[in-house]
Amino acid sequence: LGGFTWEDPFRLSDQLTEEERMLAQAAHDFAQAKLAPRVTGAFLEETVSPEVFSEMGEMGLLGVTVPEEYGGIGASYVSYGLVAREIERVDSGYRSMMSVQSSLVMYPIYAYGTEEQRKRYLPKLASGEWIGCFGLTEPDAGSDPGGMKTRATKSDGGYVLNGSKMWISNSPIADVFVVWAKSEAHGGKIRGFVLEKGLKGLSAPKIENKLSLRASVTGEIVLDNVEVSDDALLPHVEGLKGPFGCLNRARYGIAWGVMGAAEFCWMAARQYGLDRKQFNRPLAQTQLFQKKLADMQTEIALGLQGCLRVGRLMDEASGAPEMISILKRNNCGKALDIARMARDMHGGNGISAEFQVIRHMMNLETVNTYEGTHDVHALILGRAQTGLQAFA
Ligand code: TGC
Ligand code: FAD
Repeated sequence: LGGFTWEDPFRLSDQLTEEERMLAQAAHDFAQAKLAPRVTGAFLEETVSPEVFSEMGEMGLLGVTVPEEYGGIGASYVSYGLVAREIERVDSGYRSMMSVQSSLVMYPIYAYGTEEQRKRYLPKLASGEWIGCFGLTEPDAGSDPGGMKTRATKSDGGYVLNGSKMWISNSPIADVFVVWAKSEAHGGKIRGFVLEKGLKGLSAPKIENKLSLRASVTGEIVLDNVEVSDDALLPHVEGLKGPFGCLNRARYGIAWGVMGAAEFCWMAARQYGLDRKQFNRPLAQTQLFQKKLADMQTEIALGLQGCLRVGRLMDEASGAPEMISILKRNNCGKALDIARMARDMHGGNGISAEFQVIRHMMNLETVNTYEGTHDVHALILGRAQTGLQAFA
């Protein structure tokens, strides 16, 4: 038998290519040098730093799977996951900024757009010069996006959009808006449109007072008779499979990302337990403390191994959405449990921003909800094994 490395029990690192290891290390160094020093202030003051996009872009961390000719680095889905893990080790809000830009804005333009749309948008989104957002959820259509009310009606040479989107990451600072609407000209089917900041009737008010994901800005998208030309339509997809094609990729990235947040909480709890003495011995020398550390280590090791397996399948174009539901659901739920446990293990210090675990805990409440709630993914998996759909 070989040796055991407690930080990397199944030697995930050995299963990566040299290129993947190098990208993960670069993302780690960037996140620790550029993001970690500003995150507590950004979270406490609820301020977003738009320059985070250009800094990530400079490092090649936006749209990593997009081919180089459009500004990406043409890397694997495993690489994308490793980047998400490193960024979310610092904060889920920063990972949100990266994953919306990469999977929810660049991906649909690349996969469903024209050559002109690819050339116009992708290089500037990859460099972070432009910031993107993705409008699917509405005030009355969250888990059930098929119930959306936003409409596109045909006009001479274009479309007129009306409706409103709710809980949209990045929208108040966005230059590019990927918006999903039911199009009357396409039999009421859901179609994607790419809008640009400054259009008459388009606004994106900020949602104030979030107690979670405070380093990432969230807003509405209000569409009041917004006129766009025909070339705003994403021509190559229709129906819910358009937005879901994007969500598959973002959910997969989240599954890796939350393991990064969980790893931070695990390491912090372990170190705290080694440093802090009560009853004349380190907390880490108590059975209960060690049981909690063992649970954290086990769930993280298994969660990461699942991500790697599904990432490899995605790189062979043979992954399935249900595999991603297993990972998104379980890894978010376990990460949230781990963050709550780490918060408890820090005692009173655990509620202080300085020790960071409560920030991760509060963020993970959002991550467990967005991109399909924990329970909605259970229903997707329930449907897959019974053939019975329990949504409605
Ligand atoms: P259903 O009948 O199941 O499917 C309708 C059509 O969509 C296709 N489809 C998929 N295609 C590709 N990938 C998937 N994962 C797909 N799931 C479904 C399906 O084949 C069908 O196609 P067609 O051609 O036959 O019409 O649809 P439903 O209305 O019954 O949906 C049910 C449900 C619950 C599965 C679904 O609506 C769902 O997943 N709800 C959750 C909504 C969600 O995830 N919203 C996310 C909003 S974006 C966000 O949160 C970003 S946060 C990002 C950040 O800040 O990081
Ligand atoms: P609801 O759908 O109303 O669900 C409420 C509760 O009911 C949940 O517990 C859910 O699991 C449960 N539930 C719902 N349906 C069923 C059912 N059939 N059976 C059993 N239980 C059910 N959306 C975007 O489009 N773009 C973004 O960039 C984006 N960013 C976000 C950022 C943040 C900070 C947040 C909080 C959300 C964001 N979202 C975004 C929206 C997110 O995807 C939705 O909040 C999520 O899909 C859940 O929808 P909802 O909030 O309407 O909850």
